[in-house]
Amino acid sequence: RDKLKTGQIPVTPPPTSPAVQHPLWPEVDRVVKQQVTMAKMGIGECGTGWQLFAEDGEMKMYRREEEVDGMVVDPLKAVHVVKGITGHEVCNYFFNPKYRYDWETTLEHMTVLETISDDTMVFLQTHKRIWPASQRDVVFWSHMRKLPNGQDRDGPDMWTVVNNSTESSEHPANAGKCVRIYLTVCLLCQTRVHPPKDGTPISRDNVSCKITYCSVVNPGGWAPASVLRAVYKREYPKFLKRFTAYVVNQTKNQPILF
Ligand code: 16C
Repeated sequence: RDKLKTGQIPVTPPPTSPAVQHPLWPEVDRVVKQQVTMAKMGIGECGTGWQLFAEDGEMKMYRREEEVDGMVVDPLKAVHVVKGITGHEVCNYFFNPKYRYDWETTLEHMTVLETISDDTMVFLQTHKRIWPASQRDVVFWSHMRKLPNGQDRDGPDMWTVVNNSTESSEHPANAGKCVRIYLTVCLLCQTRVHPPKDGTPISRDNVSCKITYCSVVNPGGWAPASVLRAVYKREYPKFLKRFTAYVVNQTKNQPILF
């Protein structure tokens, strides 16, 4: 950044993440902005063909049937509203590797390949095999970010975690027993506060979190379309219900993290 003379106000705000020094940074920043813009759009605003395939209380899951080179790559968009938790808390539990085995039921093994900064890491994960397909693995960067609340300037900030496939020279694709999958995932969280009318302090009863989860997974190699669609129809709702229940349970006796 340009050196500032005393009293001068910077034109561009300072970078918010030390990850800006890393070669992956331009891609991280571009993909995060693009994914957040898409996630903020309502189901009617982001193209046609969305079908509701799962609904449970406040949770709604939509998919669009898409194939690339004969492989199912159906985009998913899910919305959920969960009482008693904040967006910052939801993103912490989704991003932080120390909690991942607690909620990620398809996971077989996770390794942190690189910690770029507190909010940006590269992961290698192997997932459970789905018969009759080969086992899958995935290498992706993961970035967590606070976003200004565009609608209500005084309201809590929004938070996001974006996961996006990347390459690793030490772990090349399809070198072992696993087939490499490619994914782009965006978790976008908006906290709502419903202040008590009698002026008592805000408790967990007065907060809720609107969660948007968008995902595109390319299976990377042959997998029967019918099996794959049956698996994600079962696994995505299971994931979102289990993960959010986990965050509620972990935070219930903790101070609220806005
Ligand atoms: O976003 C989620 N998790 C993050 C942290 O782990 C991260 C990782 C996502 C990996 C998602 C793909 C994993 C699929 C592997 C195979 C599934 C095995 C099922 C075994 C059942 C006994 O972003 C939450 C992810 C929630 C995953 C739901 C499952 C989606 C299935 C999509 C189809 C994958 C193609 C597999 C080809 C055989």
